[in-house]
Amino acid sequence: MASGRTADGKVIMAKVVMYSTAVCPYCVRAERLLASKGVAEIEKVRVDLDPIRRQEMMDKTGRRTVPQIWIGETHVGGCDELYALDRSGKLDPLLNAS
Ligand SMILES: N[C@@H](CCC(=O)N[C@@H](CS)C(=O)NCC(=O)O)C(=O)O
Repeated sequence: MASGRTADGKVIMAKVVMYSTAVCPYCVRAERLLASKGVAEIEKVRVDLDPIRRQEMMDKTGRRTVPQIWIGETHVGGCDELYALDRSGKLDPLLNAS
């Protein structure tokens, strides 16, 4: 697996963006998995607070449910798809790609 590291040895992880809402059990599950993988920071886009960003999410994905997750340039999809990606062994390489 190709993974970049900082000078002090920390693995450089891809940027994670999650479109989410305040009350969203699937978002919490997704965050839990990402945290277990060492993702320290998730950029959250709160679509419940901003209808323009909700529309943007729907335009980009064709979906209306949250979460919608991007890892780097890759649209992973929702929580179930994130867990499926992990089961298939493809989540770690995606997170660690630098
Ligand atoms: N299978 C989806 C389910 C996501 C889902 O149902 N999210 C809820 C919030 S936790 C939602 O967006 N509900 C609004 C709706 O269904 O329109 C996933 O794994 O992400």
